[in-house]
Amino acid sequence: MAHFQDVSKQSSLHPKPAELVSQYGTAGFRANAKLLDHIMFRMGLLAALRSKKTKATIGVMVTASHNPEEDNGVKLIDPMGEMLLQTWESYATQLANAEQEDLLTALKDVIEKEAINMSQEANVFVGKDTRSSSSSLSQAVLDGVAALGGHSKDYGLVTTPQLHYMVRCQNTQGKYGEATVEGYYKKLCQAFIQLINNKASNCTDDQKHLSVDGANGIGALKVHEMESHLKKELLISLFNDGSKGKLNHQCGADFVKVQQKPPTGIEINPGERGCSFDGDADRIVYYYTDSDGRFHLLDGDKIATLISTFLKELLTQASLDLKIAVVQTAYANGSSTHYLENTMKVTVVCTKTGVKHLHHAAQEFDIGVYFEANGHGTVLFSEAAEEKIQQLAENPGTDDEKKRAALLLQNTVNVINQTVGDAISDMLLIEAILAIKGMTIQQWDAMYTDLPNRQLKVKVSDRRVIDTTDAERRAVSPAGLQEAIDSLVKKYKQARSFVRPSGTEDVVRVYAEAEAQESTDALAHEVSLAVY
Ligand code: NG1
Ligand code: ZN
Repeated sequence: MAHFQDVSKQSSLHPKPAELVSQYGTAGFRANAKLLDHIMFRMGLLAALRSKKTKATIGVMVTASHNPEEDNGVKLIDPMGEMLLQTWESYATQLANAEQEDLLTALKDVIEKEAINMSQEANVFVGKDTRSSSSSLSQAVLDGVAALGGHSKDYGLVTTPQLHYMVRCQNTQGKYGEATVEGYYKKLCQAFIQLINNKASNCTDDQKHLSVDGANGIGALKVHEMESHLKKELLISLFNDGSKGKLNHQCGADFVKVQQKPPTGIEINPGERGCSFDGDADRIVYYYTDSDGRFHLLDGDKIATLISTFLKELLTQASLDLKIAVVQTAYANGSSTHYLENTMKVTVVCTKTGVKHLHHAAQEFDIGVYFEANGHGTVLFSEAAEEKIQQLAENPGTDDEKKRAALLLQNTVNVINQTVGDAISDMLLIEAILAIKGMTIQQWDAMYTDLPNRQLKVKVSDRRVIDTTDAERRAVSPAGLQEAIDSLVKKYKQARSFVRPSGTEDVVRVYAEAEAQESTDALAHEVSLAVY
Protein backbone atom coordinates (compact mmCIF):
# COMPACT_ATOMS: atom_id res chain seq x y z
CA MET A 1 0.00 0.00 0.00
CA ALA A 2 1.35 3.36 -1.11
CA HIS A 3 0.19 5.04 2.11
CA PHE A 4 2.29 2.81 4.31
CA GLN A 5 5.40 3.58 2.26
CA ASP A 6 4.63 7.27 2.74
CA VAL A 7 4.21 6.74 6.45
CA SER A 8 7.59 4.99 6.71
CA LYS A 9 9.34 7.66 4.68
CA GLN A 10 7.71 10.59 6.44
CA SER A 11 8.02 9.17 9.93
CA SER A 12 11.79 8.95 9.55
CA LEU A 13 11.70 12.76 9.33
CA HIS A 14 9.95 12.80 12.71
CA PRO A 15 11.96 10.19 14.61
CA LYS A 16 11.12 9.03 18.08
CA PRO A 17 13.88 9.33 20.68
CA ALA A 18 14.55 5.71 21.64
CA GLU A 19 12.97 4.50 24.88
CA LEU A 20 11.00 7.66 25.51
CA VAL A 21 7.66 6.71 27.08
CA SER A 22 4.67 9.05 26.99
CA GLN A 23 1.04 8.72 27.95
CA TYR A 24 -2.17 10.26 26.61
CA GLY A 25 -3.52 11.64 29.90
CA THR A 26 -6.35 13.90 31.10
CA ALA A 27 -5.16 16.62 28.78
CA GLY A 28 -3.66 14.59 25.91
CA PHE A 29 0.15 14.51 25.66
CA ARG A 30 2.12 17.19 27.45
CA ALA A 31 5.88 17.52 27.78
CA ASN A 32 8.84 19.72 26.99
CA ALA A 33 8.34 20.78 23.36
CA LYS A 34 11.66 19.18 22.33
CA LEU A 35 10.23 15.72 23.06
CA LEU A 36 7.07 16.03 21.00
CA ASP A 37 7.80 16.11 17.27
CA HIS A 38 7.31 12.36 16.71
CA ILE A 39 4.14 12.41 18.84
CA MET A 40 2.68 15.22 16.76
CA PHE A 41 3.34 13.34 13.50
CA ARG A 42 1.80 10.19 14.95
CA MET A 43 -1.25 12.09 16.25
CA GLY A 44 -1.70 13.31 12.68
CA LEU A 45 -1.78 9.65 11.64
CA LEU A 46 -4.20 8.75 14.43
CA ALA A 47 -6.52 11.69 13.64
CA ALA A 48 -6.66 10.51 10.02
CA LEU A 49 -7.61 7.01 11.20
CA ARG A 50 -10.20 8.37 13.62
CA SER A 51 -11.68 10.45 10.80
CA LYS A 52 -11.88 7.41 8.51
CA LYS A 53 -13.49 5.41 11.30
CA THR A 54 -16.10 8.05 12.23
CA LYS A 55 -16.55 9.29 8.66
CA ALA A 56 -16.35 12.79 10.15
CA THR A 57 -13.92 15.65 10.62
CA ILE A 58 -11.57 15.30 13.60
CA GLY A 59 -9.64 18.09 15.35
CA VAL A 60 -6.07 18.24 16.57
CA MET A 61 -5.06 21.07 18.90
CA VAL A 62 -1.44 21.85 19.61
CA THR A 63 -1.22 23.45 23.06
CA ALA A 64 -0.01 22.89 26.61
CA SER A 65 -2.64 25.16 28.13
CA HIS A 66 -1.35 26.61 31.43
CA ASN A 67 2.05 24.90 31.33
CA PRO A 68 5.18 27.05 30.91
CA GLU A 69 6.17 28.37 27.48
CA GLU A 70 8.84 25.70 26.90
CA ASP A 71 6.28 22.87 27.12
CA ASN A 72 3.77 21.89 24.51
CA GLY A 73 1.12 19.26 24.00
CA VAL A 74 -1.59 17.84 21.77
CA LYS A 75 -5.21 16.77 22.14
CA LEU A 76 -7.61 15.17 19.68
CA ILE A 77 -11.18 16.36 19.21
CA ASP A 78 -14.02 13.97 18.33
CA PRO A 79 -16.82 14.71 15.79
CA MET A 80 -19.25 16.58 18.04
CA GLY A 81 -16.43 18.72 19.42
CA GLU A 82 -15.98 16.54 22.50
CA MET A 83 -12.80 14.95 23.84
CA LEU A 84 -11.38 11.86 22.12
CA LEU A 85 -13.21 8.62 22.94
CA GLN A 86 -11.48 6.89 25.84
CA THR A 87 -10.74 3.63 24.02
CA TRP A 88 -8.78 5.62 21.45
CA GLU A 89 -6.62 7.21 24.13
CA SER A 90 -4.84 3.89 24.47
CA TYR A 91 -4.21 3.79 20.70
CA ALA A 92 -2.71 7.26 21.04
CA THR A 93 -0.37 5.99 23.73
CA GLN A 94 0.43 2.86 21.70
CA LEU A 95 1.37 4.90 18.59
CA ALA A 96 3.35 7.47 20.58
CA ASN A 97 5.45 4.79 22.24
CA ALA A 98 6.15 2.49 19.26
CA GLU A 99 9.88 2.48 18.50
CA GLN A 100 10.68 3.81 15.04
CA GLU A 101 10.89 0.38 13.38
CA ASP A 102 7.63 -0.78 15.00
CA LEU A 103 5.46 2.16 13.99
CA LEU A 104 3.85 0.49 10.96
CA THR A 105 2.98 -2.58 13.00
CA ALA A 106 1.39 -0.42 15.68
CA LEU A 107 -0.54 1.51 13.04
CA LYS A 108 -1.78 -1.64 11.33
CA ASP A 109 -2.83 -3.01 14.68
CA VAL A 110 -5.18 -0.04 15.24
CA ILE A 111 -6.53 -0.36 11.69
CA GLU A 112 -7.25 -4.03 12.25
CA LYS A 113 -8.76 -3.68 15.72
CA GLU A 114 -11.08 -0.92 14.57
CA ALA A 115 -11.73 -2.53 11.15
CA ILE A 116 -10.95 0.77 9.43
CA ASN A 117 -11.73 1.10 5.76
CA MET A 118 -8.56 2.70 4.43
CA SER A 119 -10.22 3.86 1.22
CA GLN A 120 -12.53 6.12 3.26
CA GLU A 121 -11.38 9.76 3.08
CA ALA A 122 -10.02 11.59 6.11
CA ASN A 123 -10.53 15.22 7.14
CA VAL A 124 -8.66 16.85 9.98
CA PHE A 125 -8.82 20.41 11.41
CA VAL A 126 -5.61 21.60 13.07
CA GLY A 127 -5.10 24.54 15.44
CA LYS A 128 -2.29 25.85 17.63
CA ASP A 129 -1.59 28.22 20.51
CA THR A 130 1.01 31.03 20.57
CA ARG A 131 4.02 29.04 21.89
CA SER A 132 7.17 29.43 19.81
CA SER A 133 7.26 25.64 19.30
CA SER A 134 3.66 25.40 18.10
CA SER A 135 4.30 26.20 14.42
CA SER A 136 6.74 23.39 13.72
CA LEU A 137 4.79 20.96 15.90
CA SER A 138 1.51 21.66 14.13
CA GLN A 139 3.36 21.18 10.82
CA ALA A 140 4.33 17.72 12.09
CA VAL A 141 0.62 16.98 12.70
CA LEU A 142 -0.21 18.12 9.15
CA ASP A 143 2.59 15.86 7.81
CA GLY A 144 1.06 12.91 9.67
CA VAL A 145 -2.38 13.50 8.20
CA ALA A 146 -0.92 13.85 4.71
CA ALA A 147 1.15 10.67 5.06
CA LEU A 148 -2.11 8.72 5.25
CA GLY A 149 -3.57 10.64 2.30
CA GLY A 150 -5.88 12.71 4.51
CA HIS A 151 -7.06 16.27 3.89
CA SER A 152 -6.42 18.89 6.50
CA LYS A 153 -7.42 22.44 7.21
CA ASP A 154 -4.96 24.49 9.20
CA TYR A 155 -6.79 27.07 11.34
CA GLY A 156 -3.46 28.41 12.60
CA LEU A 157 -3.72 30.40 15.83
CA VAL A 158 -7.00 29.60 17.60
CA THR A 159 -8.10 28.94 21.17
CA THR A 160 -8.72 25.32 22.10
CA PRO A 161 -12.51 25.87 22.39
CA GLN A 162 -12.58 27.63 19.02
CA LEU A 163 -11.18 24.53 17.35
CA HIS A 164 -13.70 22.31 19.19
CA TYR A 165 -16.41 24.62 17.90
CA MET A 166 -15.16 24.42 14.27
CA VAL A 167 -15.21 20.62 14.39
CA ARG A 168 -18.80 20.54 15.64
CA CYS A 169 -19.96 23.12 13.06
CA GLN A 170 -18.35 21.13 10.27
CA ASN A 171 -19.90 17.82 11.33
CA THR A 172 -23.38 19.24 11.81
CA GLN A 173 -23.47 20.86 8.37
CA GLY A 174 -23.54 24.37 9.79
CA LYS A 175 -26.45 23.70 12.18
CA TYR A 176 -24.26 24.68 15.11
CA GLY A 177 -22.81 27.70 13.30
CA GLU A 178 -20.29 28.56 10.61
CA ALA A 179 -16.93 26.78 10.87
CA THR A 180 -14.86 29.98 10.78
CA VAL A 181 -13.39 32.20 13.47
CA GLU A 182 -15.56 35.04 12.15
CA GLY A 183 -18.63 32.77 12.37
CA TYR A 184 -17.74 32.00 15.99
CA TYR A 185 -17.56 35.70 16.94
CA LYS A 186 -20.79 36.43 15.08
CA LYS A 187 -22.77 33.67 16.80
CA LEU A 188 -21.54 34.40 20.32
CA CYS A 189 -21.60 38.18 20.11
CA GLN A 190 -25.05 38.37 18.52
CA ALA A 191 -26.43 36.27 21.36
CA PHE A 192 -24.53 38.43 23.87
CA ILE A 193 -25.99 41.66 22.43
CA GLN A 194 -29.50 40.17 22.55
CA LEU A 195 -28.98 39.24 26.20
CA ILE A 196 -27.55 42.65 27.08
CA ASN A 197 -30.66 44.31 25.61
CA ASN A 198 -32.40 42.96 28.72
CA LYS A 199 -30.04 44.58 31.18
CA ALA A 200 -31.47 45.81 34.48
CA SER A 201 -32.43 49.45 34.77
CA ASN A 202 -29.96 49.99 37.62
CA CYS A 203 -27.07 48.87 35.42
CA THR A 204 -24.78 51.88 34.89
CA ASP A 205 -22.25 52.41 32.09
CA ASP A 206 -19.47 51.69 34.61
CA GLN A 207 -20.73 48.12 34.72
CA LYS A 208 -19.60 47.66 31.11
CA HIS A 209 -15.93 47.74 32.09
CA LEU A 210 -14.00 44.52 32.49
CA SER A 211 -10.26 43.94 32.86
CA VAL A 212 -9.04 40.78 31.17
CA ASP A 213 -5.71 39.05 31.86
CA GLY A 214 -4.93 37.21 28.63
CA ALA A 215 -2.12 35.13 30.22
CA ASN A 216 0.13 36.42 27.38
CA GLY A 217 -1.48 33.78 25.19
CA ILE A 218 -3.92 33.05 22.42
CA GLY A 219 -6.95 34.27 24.41
CA ALA A 220 -5.58 37.81 24.42
CA LEU A 221 -5.21 37.77 20.64
CA LYS A 222 -8.74 36.48 20.17
CA VAL A 223 -10.40 38.90 22.61
CA HIS A 224 -8.77 41.69 20.65
CA GLU A 225 -10.08 40.23 17.38
CA MET A 226 -13.60 39.93 18.81
CA GLU A 227 -13.89 43.42 20.28
CA SER A 228 -15.55 45.11 17.29
CA HIS A 229 -18.38 42.54 17.42
CA LEU A 230 -19.27 43.63 20.96
CA LYS A 231 -20.64 46.99 19.77
CA LYS A 232 -19.26 48.75 22.86
CA GLU A 233 -21.66 46.80 25.10
CA LEU A 234 -18.62 45.37 26.87
CA LEU A 235 -15.55 47.57 27.27
CA ILE A 236 -12.51 45.41 27.77
CA SER A 237 -9.14 46.56 29.11
CA LEU A 238 -6.76 43.86 28.01
CA PHE A 239 -3.64 43.08 30.08
CA ASN A 240 -0.93 40.48 29.55
CA ASP A 241 -1.65 40.54 25.84
CA GLY A 242 1.63 38.89 24.89
CA SER A 243 3.37 42.09 23.79
CA LYS A 244 5.77 42.09 26.76
CA GLY A 245 5.39 39.20 29.19
CA LYS A 246 5.94 35.47 28.94
CA LEU A 247 3.08 33.00 28.46
CA ASN A 248 1.42 31.99 31.78
CA HIS A 249 4.30 33.53 33.74
CA GLN A 250 2.94 35.04 36.97
CA CYS A 251 -0.41 35.41 35.26
CA GLY A 252 -3.33 33.48 33.86
CA ALA A 253 -6.19 31.54 35.44
CA ASP A 254 -4.09 28.73 36.91
CA PHE A 255 -1.66 31.12 38.60
CA VAL A 256 -4.52 33.17 40.08
CA LYS A 257 -6.46 30.11 41.29
CA VAL A 258 -3.53 28.27 42.84
CA GLN A 259 -1.75 31.33 44.30
CA GLN A 260 -5.04 32.99 45.29
CA LYS A 261 -3.69 36.37 44.25
CA PRO A 262 -4.06 38.77 41.29
CA PRO A 263 -1.87 38.26 38.21
CA THR A 264 1.07 40.59 37.73
CA GLY A 265 0.70 43.11 34.93
CA ILE A 266 -2.92 44.01 35.62
CA GLU A 267 -4.00 47.45 36.84
CA ILE A 268 -7.38 47.35 38.44
CA ASN A 269 -9.09 49.65 40.95
CA PRO A 270 -10.52 48.32 44.21
CA GLY A 271 -13.99 46.89 43.72
CA GLU A 272 -13.65 46.50 39.93
CA ARG A 273 -14.08 43.20 38.08
CA GLY A 274 -11.17 41.38 36.54
CA CYS A 275 -10.84 37.95 34.98
CA SER A 276 -7.99 35.70 33.87
CA PHE A 277 -7.85 33.21 31.00
CA ASP A 278 -5.39 30.34 30.82
CA GLY A 279 -2.88 29.75 28.01
CA ASP A 280 -5.35 28.20 25.56
CA ALA A 281 -8.42 30.12 26.78
CA ASP A 282 -10.52 27.20 27.98
CA ARG A 283 -10.51 28.33 31.62
CA ILE A 284 -11.60 31.55 33.30
CA VAL A 285 -11.70 32.87 36.86
CA TYR A 286 -12.98 36.23 38.12
CA TYR A 287 -11.78 38.40 41.02
CA TYR A 288 -11.71 41.80 42.65
CA THR A 289 -9.81 43.45 45.49
CA ASP A 290 -11.86 45.15 48.18
CA SER A 291 -11.16 48.58 49.72
CA ASP A 292 -9.07 46.90 52.45
CA GLY A 293 -6.84 45.41 49.79
CA ARG A 294 -8.20 41.88 50.30
CA PHE A 295 -8.28 39.71 47.21
CA HIS A 296 -11.53 37.87 46.40
CA LEU A 297 -11.46 34.99 43.92
CA LEU A 298 -14.60 33.87 42.11
CA ASP A 299 -13.62 30.48 40.74
CA GLY A 300 -15.40 27.78 38.73
CA ASP A 301 -17.69 26.96 41.66
CA LYS A 302 -18.89 30.56 41.94
CA ILE A 303 -19.33 30.67 38.15
CA ALA A 304 -21.41 27.46 38.17
CA THR A 305 -23.53 28.89 40.98
CA LEU A 306 -24.18 32.16 39.14
CA ILE A 307 -25.07 30.42 35.88
CA SER A 308 -27.28 27.74 37.43
CA THR A 309 -29.16 30.31 39.54
CA PHE A 310 -29.80 32.38 36.43
CA LEU A 311 -30.99 29.36 34.45
CA LYS A 312 -33.19 28.10 37.26
CA GLU A 313 -34.90 31.48 37.58
CA LEU A 314 -35.56 31.58 33.83
CA LEU A 315 -36.98 28.04 33.87
CA THR A 316 -39.37 29.05 36.66
CA GLN A 317 -40.43 32.23 34.81
CA ALA A 318 -40.95 30.22 31.62
CA SER A 319 -42.76 27.41 33.53
CA LEU A 320 -40.51 24.96 31.76
CA ASP A 321 -40.17 21.61 33.47
CA LEU A 322 -36.53 20.84 32.67
CA LYS A 323 -34.18 19.02 35.01
CA ILE A 324 -31.08 21.06 35.79
CA ALA A 325 -27.98 19.75 37.54
CA VAL A 326 -24.55 21.04 38.47
CA VAL A 327 -21.58 18.73 37.99
CA GLN A 328 -18.50 19.28 40.16
CA THR A 329 -15.36 17.43 41.20
CA ALA A 330 -13.90 16.74 44.63
CA TYR A 331 -12.06 20.09 44.36
CA ALA A 332 -15.34 22.03 44.53
CA ASN A 333 -15.48 24.13 47.66
CA GLY A 334 -17.74 22.50 50.27
CA SER A 335 -19.65 25.76 50.67
CA SER A 336 -20.59 25.77 47.00
CA THR A 337 -21.97 22.24 47.16
CA HIS A 338 -23.87 23.06 50.33
CA TYR A 339 -25.34 26.23 48.81
CA LEU A 340 -26.35 24.53 45.57
CA GLU A 341 -28.02 21.59 47.31
CA ASN A 342 -29.62 23.32 50.26
CA THR A 343 -30.38 26.88 49.17
CA MET A 344 -30.68 26.54 45.41
CA LYS A 345 -32.14 23.04 45.62
CA VAL A 346 -30.42 21.81 42.49
CA THR A 347 -29.05 18.33 41.95
CA VAL A 348 -25.28 18.19 42.40
CA VAL A 349 -23.19 15.38 40.93
CA CYS A 350 -19.52 14.76 41.75
CA THR A 351 -17.24 13.11 39.18
CA LYS A 352 -13.57 12.32 38.81
CA THR A 353 -11.24 15.17 37.83
CA GLY A 354 -10.94 15.84 34.10
CA VAL A 355 -13.40 17.56 31.84
CA LYS A 356 -14.45 14.45 29.96
CA HIS A 357 -15.89 12.98 33.16
CA LEU A 358 -17.84 16.13 33.95
CA HIS A 359 -19.03 16.45 30.36
CA HIS A 360 -20.42 12.92 30.30
CA ALA A 361 -22.22 13.38 33.63
CA ALA A 362 -23.73 16.68 32.45
CA GLN A 363 -25.14 14.96 29.35
CA GLU A 364 -27.49 12.97 31.60
CA PHE A 365 -29.69 16.01 32.35
CA ASP A 366 -31.89 18.41 30.36
CA ILE A 367 -29.48 21.14 31.41
CA GLY A 368 -26.09 20.19 32.84
CA VAL A 369 -23.89 22.97 34.21
CA TYR A 370 -20.37 21.67 34.77
CA PHE A 371 -17.33 23.46 36.12
CA GLU A 372 -14.07 22.41 37.65
CA ALA A 373 -13.08 24.69 40.53
CA ASN A 374 -10.18 25.91 38.36
CA GLY A 375 -12.62 27.61 35.98
CA HIS A 376 -12.94 25.03 33.22
CA GLY A 377 -16.55 24.43 32.34
CA THR A 378 -19.64 25.03 30.26
CA VAL A 379 -23.35 24.22 30.08
CA LEU A 380 -24.95 21.42 28.06
CA PHE A 381 -28.54 21.50 26.83
CA SER A 382 -30.19 18.30 25.63
CA GLU A 383 -31.78 18.37 22.20
CA ALA A 384 -35.21 18.02 23.82
CA ALA A 385 -34.51 20.98 26.11
CA GLU A 386 -33.44 23.17 23.19
CA GLU A 387 -36.60 22.21 21.30
CA LYS A 388 -38.88 23.02 24.25
CA ILE A 389 -37.21 26.40 24.69
CA GLN A 390 -37.52 27.16 20.99
CA GLN A 391 -41.19 26.16 20.85
CA LEU A 392 -42.03 28.39 23.76
CA ALA A 393 -40.09 31.33 22.30
CA GLU A 394 -41.76 30.99 18.91
CA ASN A 395 -45.30 30.11 19.96
CA PRO A 396 -47.50 33.19 19.32
CA GLY A 397 -49.73 32.16 22.25
CA THR A 398 -46.92 32.43 24.86
CA ASP A 399 -47.56 35.22 27.37
CA ASP A 400 -45.08 38.09 27.68
CA GLU A 401 -43.23 37.01 30.83
CA LYS A 402 -42.78 33.47 29.60
CA LYS A 403 -41.72 34.68 26.17
CA ARG A 404 -39.09 36.98 27.64
CA ALA A 405 -37.70 34.09 29.70
CA ALA A 406 -37.75 31.73 26.72
CA LEU A 407 -35.92 34.25 24.53
CA LEU A 408 -33.32 34.79 27.23
CA LEU A 409 -32.86 31.03 27.45
CA GLN A 410 -32.54 30.80 23.67
CA ASN A 411 -29.83 33.46 23.59
CA THR A 412 -28.11 31.82 26.54
CA VAL A 413 -27.94 28.60 24.53
CA ASN A 414 -26.37 30.53 21.65
CA VAL A 415 -23.76 32.39 23.68
CA ILE A 416 -22.52 29.11 25.18
CA ASN A 417 -19.92 26.90 23.52
CA GLN A 418 -21.37 23.51 24.39
CA THR A 419 -18.43 21.55 23.04
CA VAL A 420 -16.02 22.34 25.90
CA GLY A 421 -15.17 24.97 28.53
CA ASP A 422 -14.50 28.27 26.78
CA ALA A 423 -13.13 31.37 28.55
CA ILE A 424 -14.48 33.79 25.91
CA SER A 425 -17.96 32.28 25.83
CA ASP A 426 -18.12 31.92 29.64
CA MET A 427 -17.00 35.54 30.01
CA LEU A 428 -19.76 36.79 27.70
CA LEU A 429 -22.38 34.75 29.55
CA ILE A 430 -21.22 35.92 32.99
CA GLU A 431 -21.11 39.56 31.87
CA ALA A 432 -24.64 39.25 30.44
CA ILE A 433 -26.00 37.63 33.62
CA LEU A 434 -24.49 40.32 35.86
CA ALA A 435 -26.00 43.03 33.62
CA ILE A 436 -29.44 41.37 33.41
CA LYS A 437 -29.57 40.82 37.16
CA GLY A 438 -28.10 44.27 37.84
CA MET A 439 -25.59 42.51 40.07
CA THR A 440 -22.13 43.68 41.12
CA ILE A 441 -19.23 41.28 41.51
CA GLN A 442 -19.46 41.82 45.30
CA GLN A 443 -23.10 40.71 45.29
CA TRP A 444 -22.20 37.69 43.19
CA ASP A 445 -19.37 36.86 45.61
CA ALA A 446 -21.76 37.15 48.57
CA MET A 447 -24.00 34.29 47.32
CA TYR A 448 -21.97 32.06 49.66
CA THR A 449 -18.65 32.28 51.46
CA ASP A 450 -15.91 29.87 50.40
CA LEU A 451 -14.39 27.67 53.06
CA PRO A 452 -10.66 28.37 53.36
CA ASN A 453 -8.86 25.81 51.19
CA ARG A 454 -5.37 24.75 50.26
CA GLN A 455 -3.86 22.65 47.48
CA LEU A 456 -0.40 21.16 47.83
CA LYS A 457 1.74 19.02 45.54
CA VAL A 458 3.77 16.14 46.94
CA LYS A 459 6.59 14.47 45.01
CA VAL A 460 6.70 10.72 45.59
CA SER A 461 8.69 7.97 43.90
CA ASP A 462 5.62 6.41 42.27
CA ARG A 463 2.35 8.32 42.43
CA ARG A 464 0.45 5.39 40.92
CA VAL A 465 0.51 3.50 44.21
CA ILE A 466 -2.34 5.77 45.25
CA ASP A 467 -5.65 4.46 44.03
CA THR A 468 -8.93 6.21 44.75
CA THR A 469 -12.68 5.61 44.76
CA ASP A 470 -15.90 7.63 45.27
CA ALA A 471 -15.02 10.25 42.61
CA GLU A 472 -11.47 10.41 44.01
CA ARG A 473 -12.65 11.45 47.46
CA ARG A 474 -11.31 8.36 49.20
CA ALA A 475 -8.03 6.47 48.84
CA VAL A 476 -8.25 2.66 48.65
CA SER A 477 -4.50 2.14 48.49
CA PRO A 478 -1.90 2.19 49.92
CA ALA A 479 -3.34 0.49 52.96
CA GLY A 480 -3.86 2.76 55.94
CA LEU A 481 -3.68 6.06 54.04
CA GLN A 482 -7.41 6.80 54.13
CA GLU A 483 -7.61 5.94 57.84
CA ALA A 484 -4.74 8.35 58.48
CA ILE A 485 -6.51 11.12 56.53
CA ASP A 486 -9.79 10.43 58.35
CA SER A 487 -8.20 10.80 61.75
CA LEU A 488 -6.45 14.06 60.74
CA VAL A 489 -9.70 15.50 59.33
CA LYS A 490 -11.49 14.74 62.62
CA LYS A 491 -9.22 17.21 64.43
CA TYR A 492 -10.68 20.22 62.61
CA LYS A 493 -14.10 21.81 62.18
CA GLN A 494 -15.90 21.68 58.81
CA ALA A 495 -12.86 19.87 57.49
CA ARG A 496 -12.45 17.74 54.40
CA SER A 497 -9.31 16.45 52.71
CA PHE A 498 -8.36 14.01 49.97
CA VAL A 499 -5.35 12.99 47.90
CA ARG A 500 -5.06 11.80 44.31
CA PRO A 501 -2.30 11.28 41.75
CA SER A 502 -2.24 14.09 39.18
CA GLY A 503 -3.01 13.12 35.60
CA THR A 504 -0.89 15.92 34.13
CA GLU A 505 2.13 16.23 36.44
CA ASP A 506 4.34 13.76 38.26
CA VAL A 507 2.94 14.67 41.68
CA VAL A 508 0.30 13.67 44.21
CA ARG A 509 -2.20 16.47 44.84
CA VAL A 510 -3.40 17.16 48.36
CA TYR A 511 -6.58 19.14 48.94
CA ALA A 512 -7.83 20.40 52.28
CA GLU A 513 -10.53 22.73 53.46
CA ALA A 514 -11.65 23.69 56.94
CA GLU A 515 -13.25 26.41 59.01
CA ALA A 516 -10.19 28.69 59.19
CA GLN A 517 -7.14 29.22 56.97
CA GLU A 518 -4.67 28.21 59.72
CA SER A 519 -6.40 24.89 60.35
CA THR A 520 -6.72 24.33 56.59
CA ASP A 521 -3.00 24.85 56.09
CA ALA A 522 -2.18 22.63 59.05
CA LEU A 523 -4.45 19.87 57.75
CA ALA A 524 -3.02 20.07 54.21
CA HIS A 525 0.48 19.86 55.63
CA GLU A 526 -0.31 16.91 57.90
CA VAL A 527 -2.03 15.01 55.09
CA SER A 528 0.91 15.59 52.77
CA LEU A 529 3.19 14.03 55.40
CA ALA A 530 0.85 11.00 55.53
CA VAL A 531 1.33 10.56 51.76
CA TYR A 532 5.08 9.95 51.93
P1 NG1 B 1 -4.56 16.92 37.32
O1 NG1 B 1 -3.13 17.26 37.07
O2 NG1 B 1 -4.96 15.52 36.93
O3 NG1 B 1 -4.99 17.33 38.70
C1 NG1 B 1 -5.32 19.22 36.14
C2 NG1 B 1 -6.50 19.89 36.82
C3 NG1 B 1 -7.77 19.33 36.22
C4 NG1 B 1 -7.80 19.45 34.70
C5 NG1 B 1 -6.49 18.93 34.10
C6 NG1 B 1 -6.38 19.21 32.63
C7 NG1 B 1 -6.77 20.56 39.15
C8 NG1 B 1 -6.73 20.16 40.57
N1 NG1 B 1 -6.50 19.62 38.25
O4 NG1 B 1 -5.44 17.83 36.33
O5 NG1 B 1 -8.86 19.95 36.81
O6 NG1 B 1 -8.08 20.76 34.32
O7 NG1 B 1 -5.35 19.50 34.75
O8 NG1 B 1 -5.92 20.46 32.31
O9 NG1 B 1 -7.04 21.74 38.86
ZN1 ZN C 1 -6.48 25.21 29.17
